[in-house]
Order: sequence, then C-alpha cells, then structure tokens
Amino acid sequence: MSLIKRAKEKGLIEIHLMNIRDFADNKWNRVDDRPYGGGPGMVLMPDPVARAIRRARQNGIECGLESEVEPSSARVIYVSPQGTPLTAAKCRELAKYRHLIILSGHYEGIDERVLKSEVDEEISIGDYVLTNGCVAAIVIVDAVARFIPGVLGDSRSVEQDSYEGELKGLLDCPHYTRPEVFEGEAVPPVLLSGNHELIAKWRRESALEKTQRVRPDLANKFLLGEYNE
Ligand code: 21W
Repeated sequence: MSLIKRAKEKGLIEIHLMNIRDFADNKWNRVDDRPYGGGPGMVLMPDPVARAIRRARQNGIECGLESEVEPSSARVIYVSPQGTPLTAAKCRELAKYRHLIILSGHYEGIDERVLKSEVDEEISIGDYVLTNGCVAAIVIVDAVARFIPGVLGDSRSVEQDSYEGELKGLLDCPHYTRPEVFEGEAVPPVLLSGNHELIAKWRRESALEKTQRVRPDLANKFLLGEYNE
C-alpha cells in the first residue's frame, strides 16, 4: 500500500540518496570544520557540498531529467529550520520540476557561500526542531509526489482530497465503520439514513466544526473565501 513504492515501480519517480562524505577530499572523509567566529557545533565545508550538488546535476542529465543545452534545470532545495514554511502550493509547484535536488545539513550548519552559489530555495517543514534534516527531505519527497499525475492512482486524485476538493481549506470530517455501537458509542444516525444529501450536509458541517475547534486560522480563511492552497 506504499504509494511511493508504487510510483517508483510505475516509473513515475526515482529517488537517489547521496552522502556528502563521499565527496570529501581527505582520507578521513571529513566534511565539517569549526565555525569562523567561534561557538559550538560544526559547519559543513562548501567544497564537498558543491561537488555533491554538481554530481547530482550531472546524474540528472545522464538520467535524461535535465538537458545538456539548458544546464541546471534541476531545482536545488536546502531543508533548514531557517527556510520558508512548506505549503501545499509550494508542493504543487515543486512537482512540476523534472529533477529536485534536496540538500540536508544534518544538525550542522552549511557554509553560506555554497548555499548562495548552488541553492535555489531554503524550505522549513514547521516551527519545531528536528535532530536530522533528512526527515524534512522525506516529508518534501512524499508531499510533492502526491502532485505528480498517476502517483495517487485512478480512484483517488489530489482534487478529491479534503485539502483540495469541495471542502478545500477545511480539515476532513470524522469517519465511521462497523460496528454500529463501539464501547457504548453509536455511529451518528444520519450516516445510516441513506439520505445522501443529508449525509453530505452533515460532513460539511462536521468538517467546519472540527476545523473551527482545532484550526481556527484555517476556518476563518475558509469562511472568508481566502483559502488559496
Ligand atoms: C536543527 C539543523 C538545528 C540545525 C538558532 C540559532 C530541516 C528542520 C530541518 C537542525 C540546527 C526543518 C540555531 C523544521 C527542522 C533540520 C536539524 C541548528 C541552531 N538555531 N524544518 N542557532 N525543523 N533540522 N540550529 O529542524 O535540518 S527542515
């Protein structure tokens, strides 16, 4: 049931992992050094990062993802807590690129000069701190893949999803299946009524209710018609 695995098998996406340490220029494979100006933590050196990104671009050309005539059609993303927060709109936009190169700095900083020369944009996945930026890279791969035609299969589409469909901008409504009574709690009777109009109304209302309770920010945007992905 892994949609990403199926997308790979269908040839819709390819995922390649690279290790910056493979681009070190010393026999200890060291790629970090102490920060200029002092302070705690280590900083990834610019040269190994630049070599890794250039190799990724070259691999993209060899895989037919990038053209030789128009080099660097890949989008290079740096995942970092300092980045712009990821949104559905950004995921949809990134899904248009043939080749994404996602750079992850582990728990270290990266020399600013290589970010300036090689990176197109810096993205965060939210206001909390991870121990490892790879988790953020996985989040981006997953959320972007959903926008590639064919990845969600025929029965589902991004447009049907609660974030995209009629109730776009609202959270999903609650769901129920058998049994009719679980630990003394019955399924809302309207869902057993067979009245599809009433059921649709109940779903809209409970979606709005849930959204107002847990995400008043989203609910207000929805009610003002201001939700733009
Ligand atoms: C955590 C990297 C802490 C660097 C303020 C002043 C990528 C991430 C990451 C990580 C530091 C994302 C500091 C949300 C995340 C990521 C690992 C160092 C030191 N802060 N989105 N000095 N949260 N995290 N910060 O953590 O690489 S996208």
